[in-house]
Parts: sequence; structure tokens; C-alpha cells
Amino acid sequence: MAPSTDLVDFCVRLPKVELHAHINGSISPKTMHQLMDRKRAMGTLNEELAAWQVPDSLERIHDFFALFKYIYQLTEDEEAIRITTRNIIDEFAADGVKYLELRTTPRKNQATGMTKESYLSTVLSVVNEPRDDIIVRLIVSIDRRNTLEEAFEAVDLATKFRSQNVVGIDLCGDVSKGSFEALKPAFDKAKSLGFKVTLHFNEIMENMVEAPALLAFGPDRLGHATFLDDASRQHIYGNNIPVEICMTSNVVSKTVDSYETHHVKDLLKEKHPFVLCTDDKGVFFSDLSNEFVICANTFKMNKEELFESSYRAIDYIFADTKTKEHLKQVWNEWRMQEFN
Ligand code: 6MZ
Repeated sequence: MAPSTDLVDFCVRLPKVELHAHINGSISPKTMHQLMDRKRAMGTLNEELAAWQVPDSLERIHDFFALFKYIYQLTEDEEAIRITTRNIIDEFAADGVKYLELRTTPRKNQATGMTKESYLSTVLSVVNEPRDDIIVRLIVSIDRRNTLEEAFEAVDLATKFRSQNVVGIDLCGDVSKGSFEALKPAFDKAKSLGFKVTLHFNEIMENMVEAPALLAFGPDRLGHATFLDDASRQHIYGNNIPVEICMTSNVVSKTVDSYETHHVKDLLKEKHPFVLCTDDKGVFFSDLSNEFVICANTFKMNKEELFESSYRAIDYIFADTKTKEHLKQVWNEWRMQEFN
């Protein structure tokens, strides 16, 4: 059944926090066309990329990671990164997101001369553009396929740019590749430097073997946490670790069978902290208000419950106490107007 326009309208207007959004997966179809046109004008659009279309369904999560072979060709120089980051922030702001933690893996490209440092500094130059409709922070991602040396490089870059609103480090990437153990020294360093850490956790069943190592590390948040055995569940619930929930991403990439069986139902039942997020809104064609609509419809949440869920998310952001207090004030003012 199609959601009511009243609910859709409410979920767009609701002030929201987005904490799990990969930059290169969040590029909207409109921006992809803009970047294709730009490459065409520069004479650098090859035939394979020109013929590529974002698929509307995926057979397996593995097919998702293969898409970046194309997407990364669109964002291989600083200007493309600038356009991409700005458009993504504009789109989240237009969808009622008031606080946004973007995340991205610093990338270099020999042909264009882009370095990991120039990549990150470009992203941050946009993140820090003055605007009063949204607050933006950055998490630096370490890809599971990275070497330990590359992981240290990411932490060093995060440290160098820390004063420019880098708030945390993430473990991401193809869930069937690499291992956390191999990269752990870099995460230990990040933690010792005081960075917050979020880890993609048990997105597929095969990841469960490394769950004890990930949890023993003491992450501040977890991404997905789809497959939980009793020990993981006890640890996560016992330590109140917030979970970043990406319903559409999980259903489209088929790590979860349906919205009805999505593991967020357990978190709702246990009143465990979670945050609705988009993951890759460009590839999965779903913005954050739509994730709220889906959750509301699937689990029969009313408007007050949706507001509470959004309000609670403020406690799990990686920014400082002052920012949290400011956001709570914004949310409370909105609540007064909306519900009185
Ligand atoms: C794990 C994911 C992901 O960093 O180049 N990424 N990693 N699970 C997911 N669930 C579907 N979605 C995206 O953004 C793209 C990168 O984010 C990670 C992948 O490593 C992908 O290459 P950035 O901005």
C-alpha cells in the first residue's frame, strides 16, 4: 500500500540526523548525469561508462561493490568531488536532515593528479562551507581491502585534518574481503588519538567469525549488525552500542529478506539505540525521509514515535556536547510547533 501523503510530508519535515552515508554511494542519479555530461565535455567519457546505468535491483551484495568500478570514474578529480559533495549535502538538507555525518575513503588517481590528501581536503572544503540549514561532519573510512599501511595513512590524514571537522573513523568495504585483524593497529591508533570509531558489523553471515574481535575493540557505533549470535547480542545490548540501520540498503542488496523481517524490529522491541540511515542513497534510490516512511509503515510507528526516534539519534552523533545541545533545542522547538 502506498504511504499517505500526510506521512511522507511529515517525514520530510521531521528534523533528522543522518549518520551512515558513504559519499560515493550517495551520488544522486541527477548528479551522476551531471558528472557524465562534464566528462563528455572534457572528452574523458569512455564508451563503457557512457552506456552504464545504475541497476534498480541487485542479485547479491557483491554486485553492489562492483558498481564502484563505474562510480569512481565519475569522481576521479577534485572538481568532481567538490560537485558531488556539495550536491549530496544540498539533497540531505532539502530532505530535512539537520545534522549529517558523511563518510568517505580517501582515494588517489594518478591520471588526474588527485592525491588522498587533495581528495580529503576538497571534501572538507565543502563540508565546512558556511550554511545555516545543516551541520556537516566527516568520518574517514578505511576500506577492508586496504593494506595496514594504507589504513595508517587514512588515520594520519584524519589527524592532519581533524580541526576541519573530522570526527571519526569507519571500517567499510566489500564484506567478503579483507579482515579487521589485519587493520586493527590503525584502528587502535585512531582510538588512542581520541577519534570515535564506527565499524560495519556482520552485514553478511560470513562476517560473524570476526564479530568477537570487532566487539572487543570497543566501537562507538556499529553499522548494520544484521546477523547476531547470542554473544554479540548480549555484548551490543549490554554495552548499549547504537546501531546504524539502513533498511532499503539491506533489502535491495538482499542481506535481509524483507522490511517486515528486518532486524530493526528486535531493536524496537528491546528499545535498543538505533539510527535510521540511508547508506548509499544514490545507488539505492532512497533518501532519509523515505527510510522513516518505510519504518513507520512496516512497524506501525506513529508520529510521536518517529519524532522520538529522530530525537534519540542526537545522543549517538560523534560531535561535541554543545552541538548535541543545540540540535536538541532545534528538535524541541520543532516539536512544540508540530504537536501543539
Ligand atoms: C560496506 C560500503 C557499503 O567511501 O568511496 N560502502 N561498505 N557495506 C556497504 N553496504 C551496502 N556501502 C558503501 O563510498 C563508497 C564506498 O563505501 C563503502 C564501499 O567501500 C564503497 O566503495 P566512498 O565515498
